[in-house]
Formats: sequence, C-alpha cells, structure tokens
Amino acid sequence: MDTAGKVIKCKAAVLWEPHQAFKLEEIEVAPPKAHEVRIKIIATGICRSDDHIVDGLMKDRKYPVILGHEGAGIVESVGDGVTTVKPGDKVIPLFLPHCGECRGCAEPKSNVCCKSDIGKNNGLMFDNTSRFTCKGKLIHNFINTSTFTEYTVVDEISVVKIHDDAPLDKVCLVGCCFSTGYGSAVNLAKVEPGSTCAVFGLGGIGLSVIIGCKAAGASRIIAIDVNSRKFEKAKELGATECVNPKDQENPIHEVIQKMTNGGVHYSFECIGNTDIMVSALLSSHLSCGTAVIVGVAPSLSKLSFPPILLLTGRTLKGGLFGGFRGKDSVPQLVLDLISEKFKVDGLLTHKLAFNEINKGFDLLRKGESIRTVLEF
Ligand code: PAD
Ligand code: ZN
Repeated sequence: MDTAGKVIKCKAAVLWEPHQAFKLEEIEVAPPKAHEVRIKIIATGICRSDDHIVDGLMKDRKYPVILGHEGAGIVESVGDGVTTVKPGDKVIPLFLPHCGECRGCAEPKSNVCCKSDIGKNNGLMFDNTSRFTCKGKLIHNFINTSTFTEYTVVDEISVVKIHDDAPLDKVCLVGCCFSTGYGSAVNLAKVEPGSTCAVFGLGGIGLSVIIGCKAAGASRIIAIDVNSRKFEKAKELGATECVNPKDQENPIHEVIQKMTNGGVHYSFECIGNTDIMVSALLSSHLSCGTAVIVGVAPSLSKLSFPPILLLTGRTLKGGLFGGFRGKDSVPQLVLDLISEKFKVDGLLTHKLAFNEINKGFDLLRKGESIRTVLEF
C-alpha cells in the first residue's frame, strides 16, 4: 500500500505526564513537509537520557511527548526538496542535527548545530508544528528524533543514510550510546597511547568510553560503579581494574589518586551526577588531568568546586554525541560495526518487543540491563 502523502495511523509510546509509564496509543503521523523525512522505525535503543532530559523538559513545559532518540529505520516517504535520502533507504535519525550552514556547523571544533533542540526543549519541527497527534491532541517530539513510534517525521538535517547491509537492531546504538561513549574518549578527551583513564558509571555510555580508551591505547582503564554486577562486562571490554566506591573507606577520588600516583590523565563522568563530576575532576591529575562530562545532570542542578582545581592545570570539558558530526561520521561508524572493527554485542543485553517498553525502562533503572533494543 502506498502511504506517501497520507496520514499514517500507527502505534507509539506516548508519555502524557512526567514520571508516568509510557502509554501505547494509536497516533496519527502526518506526511513530511518540505525538507522533512518520514521514517518507519525498525529498532530503537533505550538510553538514560530519555529519562534525564525529559525530567527537565517536562518540568518546564508539561506536554505529552514521544521520546526515543537511539533508533534506526527505513525511509517511508520524503517531502519536497529532500536530496540526501530516498524511500527505501536505511537511515539513522540524528539527535544532534547537522545543517552544515550555521555557526555551530561552521566552527571546525564544534559538532553542535545551532538548530539542535537540546537545551531549548521546543519539542517541535523547525516550522514550530508537530507531525504527531493522538486523540485530537498535539504530541511533541523529542530532540529532533522521537523513535518510540512505528513512524516518525524528522527534518532532513536530522537524518543520515547508512549502508544497505546494516543490521538495524545493532546499528541503532550508533545513534547515541556507542558514538557518544567512544567519541568522548577519542574525540573529546583525545586519549593517547600509554595514558591512564578512569570511567565513572558503567552503563552503555561508560562501557563505550572504555571501548574508546582501549582503542586509543590507554595503559590503564579504571572502571568505577556502585553496582559491582557491571564489572565483568567492563573487564571484557577493556577495563584493567574495577572499583566500587561503596567498598572503599575513603572518598573515591582519593582512592583513584592513590592508585595512580596522584590522578589519571583522563576521567569521564558517565552518570549525570554533579557530585561525581567533581569526583572525576579531582581524580584527574592536578597538573595535567582532563575530566570529561558525558552524563546529563538534572536541568536545574549546579556544578560547584573550588577554582584552584583548574588553576593548577586541570581541564574540565564536556560534549554531546562524543564530538561526532552526525552526517559526516555516522555512516562510517556503521561500516566500522559491520566490519567488526568495533563490537557492540556486549552492550546489547536485552531485546524486547516495542510494546514492552515500560519493562525495558524498568530494567535500565534497576541496573539490570545495559542496552535494551526494542523491535517493532
Ligand atoms: P545507565 O543508567 O545505564 O548507567 C549509569 C551507571 O552509573 C549505572 O551503572 C549506575 O550503577 C552507575 N552509577 C550511578 N550512580 C553512581 C555513583 N554515585 N557512582 C558510581 N556509579 C554510579 O546510563 P547510560 O549509560 O545510558 O547514560 C549515562 C549518562 O550519560 C546519563 O546521564 C545519560 O543521560 C548521559 C548521556 N549523554 C549523552 C551525551 O551526548 N552527552 C548521550 C547519551 C547519554
Ligand atoms: Zn547547523
């Protein structure tokens, strides 16, 4: 059946109120307008950011939304003027758009397009409307993607074509988890061979940081988590030592300093906890250490530490999507997964049917899963 140009009725997981369960609803998805692309989502990962960002987003503006930003699918139809993808193409939606024209896209050191909705929380297409409705109500979209639905519409600058052979149930992790973690090590920190690293938080993001640190040739990778069940996987992926702060008498930064003759070269906060961001900074060497913030903290929280921590020579930085520019990097990262240059199998602990989405989030919140991929 040719659906191009028509409204599609399909199943989506709608979050009507913050901190409630997702409700599976029948929604209407309008056809793509000019420079927009309608995608049939085939698989989508569950990432902690869906939890963390939505907290801030829904606190400020209460509105129903379709979350999800770590998906992969097939183009169903395109609006006028779309040139980079066509119906039938395998694609990954980009939660960080890449327009190629704005200040952010023009700056060689940046990967954040000014059209990104992160921090703005409009929850709408670029023309300030939505393509989703449910029971007569407008449903918002989420960071330019919304993948918890059988069909979504994104702007052309928020989607990229990938190789036809890509297994969508795996490469969806390139849409966030793997790229964010791996890139945080190789692009943001620029970990060097022989350097020492400490990774705080061993979810999908922290474990992908470990993959990046190992690929970059780090001599020591210290993995830190309050959940010791995460350690086996961390070691499999390249951690050389594992520490549970709960088993230590002293604060974690003192433990790391002691283990590394004063601190590591590179530390990574992959939790979204401002106290641990400071611990990560303190765990990096006072003269030359770099701490990278990857975790998304609650939107109203504040980071506070004595400036002397930086004056002695430490660097504090952060970044989205591991510093990668979606349109340039995602197709190659997908090829790297196809050729098994990198393996994400270890990150993929659960597969569930789309209608089990609430169970998938429970597994993540209880620390029982790394990544659950939902299949439609
Ligand atoms: P996750 O919940 O799977 O992993 C977090 C891990 O941290 C768990 O293993 C916890 O046990 C552990 N943890 C919690 N508290 C502590 C503590 N005090 N000390 C040590 N360990 C602790 O999440 P995830 O891996 O999906 O995401 C991690 C963060 O990264 C989260 O804040 C998410 O919002 C953020 C993120 N950032 C980007 C980006 O572009 N910067 C992208 C995607 C996710
Ligand atoms: Zn841009």
